[in-house]
Amino acid sequence: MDEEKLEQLVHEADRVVPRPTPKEFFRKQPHKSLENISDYERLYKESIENPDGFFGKMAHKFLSWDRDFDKVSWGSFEQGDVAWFLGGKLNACYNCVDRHAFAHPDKPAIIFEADDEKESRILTFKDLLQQVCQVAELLASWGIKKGDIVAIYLPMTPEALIAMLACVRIGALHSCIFAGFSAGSIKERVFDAHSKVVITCDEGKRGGKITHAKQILNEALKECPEVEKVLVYKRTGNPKVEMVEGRDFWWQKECEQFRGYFPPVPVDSEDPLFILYTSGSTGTPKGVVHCTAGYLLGAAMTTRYVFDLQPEDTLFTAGDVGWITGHTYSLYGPLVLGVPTIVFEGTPAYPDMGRFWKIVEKYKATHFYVAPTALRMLKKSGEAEIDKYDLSSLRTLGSVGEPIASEIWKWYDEKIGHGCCHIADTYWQTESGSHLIAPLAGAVPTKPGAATLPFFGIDAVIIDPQTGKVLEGNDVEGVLAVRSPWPSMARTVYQCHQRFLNAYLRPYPGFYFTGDGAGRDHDGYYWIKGRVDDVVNVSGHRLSTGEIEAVLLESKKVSESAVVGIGDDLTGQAVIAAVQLKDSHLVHDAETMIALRKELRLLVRKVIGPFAAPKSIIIVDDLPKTRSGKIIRRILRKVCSGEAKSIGDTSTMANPHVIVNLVSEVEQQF
Ligand code: 6R9
Repeated sequence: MDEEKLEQLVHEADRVVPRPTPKEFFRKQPHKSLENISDYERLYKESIENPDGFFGKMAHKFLSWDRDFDKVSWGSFEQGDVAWFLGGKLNACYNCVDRHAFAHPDKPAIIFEADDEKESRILTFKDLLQQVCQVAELLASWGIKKGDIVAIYLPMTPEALIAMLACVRIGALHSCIFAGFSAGSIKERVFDAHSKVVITCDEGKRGGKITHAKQILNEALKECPEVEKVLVYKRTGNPKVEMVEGRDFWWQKECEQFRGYFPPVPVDSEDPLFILYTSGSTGTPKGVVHCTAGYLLGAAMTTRYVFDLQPEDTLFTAGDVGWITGHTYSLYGPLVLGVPTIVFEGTPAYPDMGRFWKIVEKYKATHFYVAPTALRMLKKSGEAEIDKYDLSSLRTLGSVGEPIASEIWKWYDEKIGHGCCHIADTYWQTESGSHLIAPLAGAVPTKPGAATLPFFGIDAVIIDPQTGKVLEGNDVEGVLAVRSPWPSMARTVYQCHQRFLNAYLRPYPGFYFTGDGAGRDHDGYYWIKGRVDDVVNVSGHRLSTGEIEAVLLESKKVSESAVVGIGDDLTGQAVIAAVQLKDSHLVHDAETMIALRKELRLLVRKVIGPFAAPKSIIIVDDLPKTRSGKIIRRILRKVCSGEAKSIGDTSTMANPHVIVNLVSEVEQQF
């Protein structure tokens, strides 16, 4: 989002009066989790003043334990040794599946809406238990045990959720790799986690097209000698898909041999539940580690209190298990509460722009959760496809992944929610495990575009980045941090605790640093302004500029590269790359340049994934640099955002003359 828009957003905060949850919301759902703002204030105060009492109570309310915990919380940000519910034992799969299967075996658990509508199906809690048990027993028979990390490279299908649950049933960790990632990214993740088993499918279906999961994985595994076995779900049955004898096994065939019950393995509260790789500002992606009890409690509590998800509801999270939203709000949040989750394989635009709304109508979804990027696209495409469907089942509409502009918020409220829904802009991160700042349904009045108030136990602070001091009071702006540990926060970076400390706990000692800028307005409401580090957010996908730069440098023709994110109407931010060539004479040959741009874009697609490909590539004979030779990305960002006139001081530059060249390149390209 560009600065002007953000300013606009923040100024709007001054004018907007918070809107209470619409009355219609309560009419649709008479037994409420929370009734008004005082409910929120009372519980929030308790959660901050007496976290052990508060979360101890919540952990008994929401989770089933094999052994009760002895101590609620332990450790500090200073020491980096945060732990919750010590001495407790539980199993996350039991909490998400067994206990609901025993109580309501025939209740839908996973509602699968396939890309091709005709292939849709519903799995009850009983079905889910049986299928999870079969995969769990298979993995156990392959020698997978507590603490092992199983890589999962599957698109949004029930099998992705089943595979994840099967791992945690036997105490193994899942490491999901987004199905849009290419061979290079898969290799990096499988390698780093020392995964011996990978679970995938032959092919996927998305937007009417076939995706080639197994073929891409085969490519990646050429450089992963530790992988011993690959479990392949037969999704399309294309006989051309290459299987490696002795390594690759068909899911359906292998599972036939197991009866369908396999006991869950109770683990310690602090035993890791999963790892998920995410982009940071430096180096390779970080394997963020989440632990069992705290994460599961955060998922349960936020799903109940932010969304007000009740047992008779149906949640449609239009996310992907390759990202944290899919983990917490497609799988763990709804299932730990025993609520059906809609798993959608396709895209919002296939076969037409009405697909999301058709799904809502078909399954009478009460809750819908999506990234603003999809809303922007759907808003642009007009209302005809929305008006065709009955959306009156909806009660809560959520937004996640990037700031939601107030005009999109209002459109969501009016056109999709018909003014009757709670609109929840939820701010959180892979590392936070669950919502950090979000309006609690029924309790916290909303403002279009604001993430509103912190969730229970989140002692949010705004810090002045220059002085490192906490800014007290309202009407302040700075970087967002958290003062004390919360149950669902990540505990470490896999095999590199120093990286965890350096990224989150060292920048402002005594605080957890989010990496985001934020403002707190006169009502104490939080407005998230976006990353203050080198992370870009394209359509809600988190990317590191450094990673893309490193890929561009792999090309033999490139000597220097600089990547920045600039505001984009559709995708929130767009990736722009500037490269300097080894052979600067080439720059003058237009045709060669067109071919080179294509080549570089392809390189990024191939190594990281299609969603990381730069929108534009600027080829220059020199990049703006400091006298010590550092690339000045700020200047590149300004020029690419059309703000060359406000570049400001260039006296520290070694080569100010390059700006003219850069501007003309950008003008030609954009
Ligand atoms: C859940 C998720 C985290 C980063 C985060 C921030 C941005 C997420 C947001 C938001 C403004 C919101 N972000 N939600 N910015 N408003 N409601 O997206 O996790 O992929 O780790 O990204 O996304 O910049 O730091 P993740």
